[in-house]
Amino acid sequence: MTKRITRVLVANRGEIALRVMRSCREIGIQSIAVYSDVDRTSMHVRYANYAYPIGPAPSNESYLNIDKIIEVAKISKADAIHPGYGFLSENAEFSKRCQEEGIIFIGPTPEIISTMGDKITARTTMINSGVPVVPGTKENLTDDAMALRVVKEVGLPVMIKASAGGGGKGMRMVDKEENILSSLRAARSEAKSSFGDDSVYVEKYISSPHHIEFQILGDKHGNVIHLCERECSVQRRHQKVVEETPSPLMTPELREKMGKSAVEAAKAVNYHGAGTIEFLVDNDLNYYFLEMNTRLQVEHPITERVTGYDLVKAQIHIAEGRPLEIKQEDVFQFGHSIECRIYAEDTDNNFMPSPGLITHITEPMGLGVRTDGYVYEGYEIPIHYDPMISKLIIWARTRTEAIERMRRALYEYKITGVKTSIKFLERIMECPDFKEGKYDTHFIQDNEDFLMAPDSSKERFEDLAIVAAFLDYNQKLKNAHGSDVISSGTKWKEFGRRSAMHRANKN
Ligand code: MV4
Repeated sequence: MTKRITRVLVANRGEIALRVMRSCREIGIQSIAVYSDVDRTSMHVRYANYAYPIGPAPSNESYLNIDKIIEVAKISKADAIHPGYGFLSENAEFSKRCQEEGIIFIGPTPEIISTMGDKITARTTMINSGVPVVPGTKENLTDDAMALRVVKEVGLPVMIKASAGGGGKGMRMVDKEENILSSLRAARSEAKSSFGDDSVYVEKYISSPHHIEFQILGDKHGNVIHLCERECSVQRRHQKVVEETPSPLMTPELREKMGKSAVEAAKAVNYHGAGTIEFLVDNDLNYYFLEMNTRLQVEHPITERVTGYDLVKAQIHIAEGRPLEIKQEDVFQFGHSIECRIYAEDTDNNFMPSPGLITHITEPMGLGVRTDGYVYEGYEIPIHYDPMISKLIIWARTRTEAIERMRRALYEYKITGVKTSIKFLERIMECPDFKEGKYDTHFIQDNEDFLMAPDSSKERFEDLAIVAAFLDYNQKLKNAHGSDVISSGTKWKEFGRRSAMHRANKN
């Protein structure tokens, strides 16, 4: 029943490729990197035991090239493939090809991926197994007449959603009767162009929901446990920005109920591996199944931090056929963990990606700090992929301490050469709604004024004051010693702020 894995091909790049390889190394498994032309100098290539080129920069020709990756797996004698997140991680065809070629896919079967990938099938499966779902249709809409009838039954406002969708594409909110048919057409055409499938269904619209997801682990012997929740409501255009656990909204009773539902959801499809059950939670703490993600998620480290389990190691052991080593009673959370996603983007310019050369990087360190990254000084972030640079994961005993520690770590984080989201994240940590834990999926929109850069006049004034203090300080030193003590190339700003004031006061 169990088959030892000795070599894992990691079909991914960036921080997640490294993350997976780290666990492999700990448990004595060799890792094989694959890389596109622009990733030749990437960190995952350096870290792996072996590395193989798989094609040009565009993902379609490299990280999404199933034939090429399978070919490398065979040449390199990999017994398993870890897909990371994104790319081929939720591709049923890829999981199937691995099966056919006798390579262990570290993830679910093609059937499970297909079931969960189709939102209406996932929804129906959950309804049939008693997991709460948002009130709405059990089937796709066939025609206009049916649309008008079901919207009446469900009651306005409603959400029209693409069956092949997820992540907010092909989704339309309707709050007026006269807009039903135009929204239906808009949703269908967006679904068609995004997924090649114009099937849509209807759900009751939940206003200002929380996005809370549960981490689950299932083995190949029918055991399923959950590793508690992650609060993921801080999002911008369906991109998560900050995640934390426990959720500020959670109570032990709600956790118990939602956890049970998450386990039921996974059992309904005979799930094995690591997975995530996403829920919407409304203001009265009603919760509804939204989607299941059949992969390791970007934000998995916060769960690792509070529960103590290495999720990649668990994935590998499950893939080998070993039974789960822990029972639900063994799982508990200790303290609080927050993750910030550090992006190479210009937050003042509509969050435009800002790829380019990293001229300097100093990463935060110290108690309760973990960074999962992959860039180094002299590395050029390619334009071809997601511009995430790293994830900063903080642990502290309490939520308040975790926020303070996150602010400290963001302050220590210095990256030059590309624009980053660090300042924006610092403002989130300072935002009263966030600090009080009073936020939902509308947080960024609701706090736009606070979160966007204070339109510089104040900052410029501060900068000028610092420059003036520095010039004054330097002049004093010059008078005393007869020469410039600090050359113009130094980082005078932070140094000067304290010392200049301090000395000025002393004089
Ligand atoms: C909803 C909803 C309100 N009511 N469904 C957005 C992404 C997709 N996976 C589901 N989404 C939503 N579905 C109903 N019936 C609100 C959202 C939604 C949202 C959900 C999770 C996290 C952020 C969000 C931001 C806007 C809308």
